[in-house]
Amino acid sequence: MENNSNIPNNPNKSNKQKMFRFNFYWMYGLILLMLVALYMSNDTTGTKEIGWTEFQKLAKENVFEQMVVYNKKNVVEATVKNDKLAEVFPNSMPPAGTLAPKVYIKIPSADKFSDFYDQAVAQNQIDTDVRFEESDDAWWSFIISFGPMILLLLVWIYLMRRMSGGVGAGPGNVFNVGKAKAQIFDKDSTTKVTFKDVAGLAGAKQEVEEIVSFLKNPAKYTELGGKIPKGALLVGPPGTGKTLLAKAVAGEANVPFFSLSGSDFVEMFVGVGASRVRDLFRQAKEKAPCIVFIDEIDAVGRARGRNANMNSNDERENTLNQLLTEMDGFASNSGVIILAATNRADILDKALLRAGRFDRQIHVDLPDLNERKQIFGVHLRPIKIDSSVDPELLARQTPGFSGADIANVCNEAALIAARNEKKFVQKEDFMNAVDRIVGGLENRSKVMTENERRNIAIHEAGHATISWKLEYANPLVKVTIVPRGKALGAAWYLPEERQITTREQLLDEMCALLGGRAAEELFLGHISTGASNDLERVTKQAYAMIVYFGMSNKMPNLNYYDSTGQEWGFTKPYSEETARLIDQEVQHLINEQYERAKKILSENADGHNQLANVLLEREVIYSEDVEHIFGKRPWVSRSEEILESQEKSSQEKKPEDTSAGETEDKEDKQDTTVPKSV
Ligand code: NHX
Ligand code: ZN
Repeated sequence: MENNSNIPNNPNKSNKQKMFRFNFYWMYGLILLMLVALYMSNDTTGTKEIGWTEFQKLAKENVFEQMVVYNKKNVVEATVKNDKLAEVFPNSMPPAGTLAPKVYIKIPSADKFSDFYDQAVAQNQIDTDVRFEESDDAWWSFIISFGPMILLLLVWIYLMRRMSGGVGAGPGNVFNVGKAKAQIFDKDSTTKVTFKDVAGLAGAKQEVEEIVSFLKNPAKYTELGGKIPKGALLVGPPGTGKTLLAKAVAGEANVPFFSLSGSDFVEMFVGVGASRVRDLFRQAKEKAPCIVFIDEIDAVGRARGRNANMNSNDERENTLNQLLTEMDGFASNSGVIILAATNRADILDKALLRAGRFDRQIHVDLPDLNERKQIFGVHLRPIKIDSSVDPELLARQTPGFSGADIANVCNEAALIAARNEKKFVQKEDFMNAVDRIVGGLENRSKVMTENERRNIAIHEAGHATISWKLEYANPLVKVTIVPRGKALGAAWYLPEERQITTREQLLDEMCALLGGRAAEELFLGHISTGASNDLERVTKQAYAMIVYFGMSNKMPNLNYYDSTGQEWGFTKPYSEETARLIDQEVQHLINEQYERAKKILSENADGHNQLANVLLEREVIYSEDVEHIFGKRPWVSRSEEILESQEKSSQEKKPEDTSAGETEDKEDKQDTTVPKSV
């Protein structure tokens, strides 16, 4: 983000790089020059080599204007008189513009030539002018004989320079592998991120502000006998602003900020990681007080001792060990605070997380409704919007979005508006942007037969019918049979942002997901491959319910998830019978919901049919249309209230592009109760 605008505080480096660049291009230039010169000297139009005898004959006919004798090489270069060209070049006249057409003659010796010339002057009265030259292109013969060697030498020097720490020691220096690759942002760097730029994240911000106060005023804490913490770990899903937060700390604290990624330690050479860690801490201690930020620390910090058979693992362990020693090694008052970011705290080595190292974990979660509103506020600032855009409404439409997603929505909306030659970015542009980010690109031109379209309509109407008829299913926003991304059609929902999910909610969602396939079977008499994505999610959900949430009847209150991240390896913590039982229970659960879906569909066959027909006709239908067919849903949920108020505000728009929400895809991303690894 702000990375590029900051200038690394290493003035020498860039200068050296320029020198090195210059040399490099200079060499290219030389080679090019030589090629051009060679080409020009080889220009053979209007030149010709003739034998000694023929030359004698021609010379006696007085066709030559001038002869230049190179007596070292025994070559004569003779310039032909302009009016005698036809005699010398009988079958290939040089082009008219050729200056001084020449012939080359190998002569037996300079003496023989002199004799012949004197004789010709005496007998044939020729008026050819003669010059003697020591050697013509001494320079050329030099280049030709020594050129390749010089070239080799140059290449060699160039390579040596790159390798050794000489003048040209650039970033690619072989002897620099052990140096840390940290980027340093100093207090005087031009652009600065402050806490004002960080929207949302109130809790994390507060924690992090304390770190800033440690750095600014350490005495306050040490006087009372407290020790300054050594590090803090920022944990949270991708795109939630961990790096931004770290940068804000640096910006607020006004201290040097070393930024590097966990993978920067890793190189193909053995022992490099450890020495880079050492170098990093040496540099940091020199600049203390300062902040070291290690992004994606899981690249080095993954728990040791697993997959011990692998070589690369060994190297990573050494790096981690070095990191552990360094963090414990320096005195806590040295003023170096380590911030690290990861999205998988559970797989980090326990030694890294113990007190005295990363002793505090700061959780950076996905933003909730209010935080999204604030984030929209930040990202809408540079965008020209009109009054139809309301950050609150946008925040409601984007459950489960991270800060990065929101930034993407704003950018995408601006691009869409620009594509339509608008002066301002409008609400519908934002809605389209959300749809696009969640569902992918719309593809209206996909070729489909009437049969396929009907299949899709039946499938999607199945999802819609079931979710309408089930109390705990997510509220429907719209149903479409316009292909978008990978999907040929989709039912869009606006899931409730809830912290915990009940068994009924899970079952109803599964039933709604199975509704597509069930409708195909019931109303078309055959099933298709299209439901694969639905089935994948249902299966994962069912498996999670049994193995992680303890919701199976035959094996209640059991959880086989290991939150410590140690994988089972070859042995599972349960017997073969249990494994079989799990499989059976998953199948049983899914069968149950499938039968339930078919029952609901056959009870509402008429409504489903109407829905499918409207869908075929209009391609996109909204929850009002579904309500028109099935009547109001008798239960009102919190999220439906939100939806209703939002529909009211969107009805002023043309009906096509207005409401939007989440596809089913977003659900599992948003549903925090399902472990990521499911
Ligand atoms: C295919 N696509 O793969 C064709 C092109 C049953 C009418 N031969 O369930 O579009 O069959 O309710 C994310 C989202 C694969 C990932 C959707 C990966 C869809 C979507 C397969 C509708 N809506 N299936 C659906 C669908 C398909 C697919 C996905 C994904 C269909 C179904 C895709
Ligand atoms: Zn489906």
